[in-house]
Amino acid sequence: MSAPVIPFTPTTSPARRVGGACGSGCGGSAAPAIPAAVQDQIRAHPCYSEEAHGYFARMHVAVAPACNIQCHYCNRKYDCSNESRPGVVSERLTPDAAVAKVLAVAARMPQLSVVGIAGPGDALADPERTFDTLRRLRETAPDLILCLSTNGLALPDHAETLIALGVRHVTVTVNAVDPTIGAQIYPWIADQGRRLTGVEAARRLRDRQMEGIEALGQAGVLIKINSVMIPGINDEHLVEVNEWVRARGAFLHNVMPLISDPRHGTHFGLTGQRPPTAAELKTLQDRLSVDARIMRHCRQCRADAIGLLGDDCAEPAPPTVATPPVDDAARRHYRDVVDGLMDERRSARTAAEDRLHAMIPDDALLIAVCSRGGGRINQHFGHAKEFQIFEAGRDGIRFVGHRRIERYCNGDGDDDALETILAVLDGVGTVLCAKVGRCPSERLAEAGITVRDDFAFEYIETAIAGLVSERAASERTSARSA
Ligand code: CLF
Ligand code: SF4
Repeated sequence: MSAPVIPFTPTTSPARRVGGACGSGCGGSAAPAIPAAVQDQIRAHPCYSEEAHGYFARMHVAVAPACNIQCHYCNRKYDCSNESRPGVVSERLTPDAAVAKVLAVAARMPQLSVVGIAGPGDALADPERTFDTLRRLRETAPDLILCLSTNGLALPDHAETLIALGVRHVTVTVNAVDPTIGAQIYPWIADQGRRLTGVEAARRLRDRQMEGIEALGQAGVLIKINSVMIPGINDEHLVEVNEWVRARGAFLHNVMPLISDPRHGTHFGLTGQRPPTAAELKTLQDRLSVDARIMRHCRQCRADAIGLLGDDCAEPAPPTVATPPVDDAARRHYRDVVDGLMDERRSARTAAEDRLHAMIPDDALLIAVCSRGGGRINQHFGHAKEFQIFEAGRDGIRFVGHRRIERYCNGDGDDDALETILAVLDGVGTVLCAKVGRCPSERLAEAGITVRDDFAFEYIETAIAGLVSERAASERTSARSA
């Protein structure tokens, strides 16, 4: 099968870029010209479309416990670190249990659009369990998008099967294309019964990854590349990784920060390898986004995550409890409603950009937003578990990432959490939220950060345009009185 490879390179002027402004493409990079059929392929996928991630949910089924390589950032007692944040999966599922669980969640959650297999090991290390699950999901819930994440070592052997099963979204984790750098990340791989180490292992892994990416790209599968940014090892090198995967038809690049908490017992955690700072990550993503489509809204999910990205929900009732029938009509209705909401948000975004185009200062502003989704400022400061970070500058308004925080309010305000929140807000001048109490507002003001709740429930871009407009008016007034 052969299909055109989707261009990975943005083609429109960065002067019009807004997070997800392609109508569905990923946020934070210049708006790419995506063919209509591909826009359709990503419009309900929360990872492939920044715009969709406020409306659509994904769930992972943990049917793949085995792995065929070792990464220095992974401890097998925990979730796959390349597609999840560390924390043991609550249960490993058989294909039977996985299908029952998906149907139980789908029956209760019309937002569910994607089922992914992302560990806790590698989805293709023991492929029969993965394929059995995908095959049965394709038959029982055909409107759900099937997605898979892999380290790529076994990908060339299984690309045809994935295509035949209707999998059109595959993530491959590529941390290095230079084997001397790869050898610092992967101590060994197990390839068709052979155990390889060092540079030889890293070269073989790279070659297999590239072969698999090319095969899927030629078949029209949308390939996302995940890369773990490891300061001092592959941070600079990820520019070259990006060039390699782009040349082979990858659709999207997701650069994620290393997680190296020593409590997880990983090699990097125990040897003191530090993760990148938020500023280092953003700088690299900005650099890559000049030429490529970059994902910035990844939440490094658990291998059994369920829900909206950044707003995972609790486990559903066990599927053995009588499950209501899957209601495709409810999901179709929800998608129609979301289509209308997305159109409304796009209009609001365009109006906001037009309004502030002439008055944005040369220095970009970083603004933190408390949002539960839908593109609106709709969360209390004290309830937020993350900030969405937007940048307003001459290029427009861009979503540039999220920063996790400890929830400030758990009945009472937590002063310790507030101090860590202040550190997380490094570089941010304003926080927009639906409501804020006097104590946190005053503490942030002492640190030079303004918290505003008077834009509550506005679209984010509308509020930012209002903010910038106020600021411009106040600067004009000061200039006149000077
Ligand atoms: Fe899961 Fe991955 Fe599919 Fe998404 S997650 S298999 S592409 S459905 Fe998404 Fe989670 Fe980031 Fe992965 S936010 S870790 S990128
Ligand atoms: Fe761990 Fe995933 Fe790497 Fe395997 S591919 S070692 S499960 S991070």
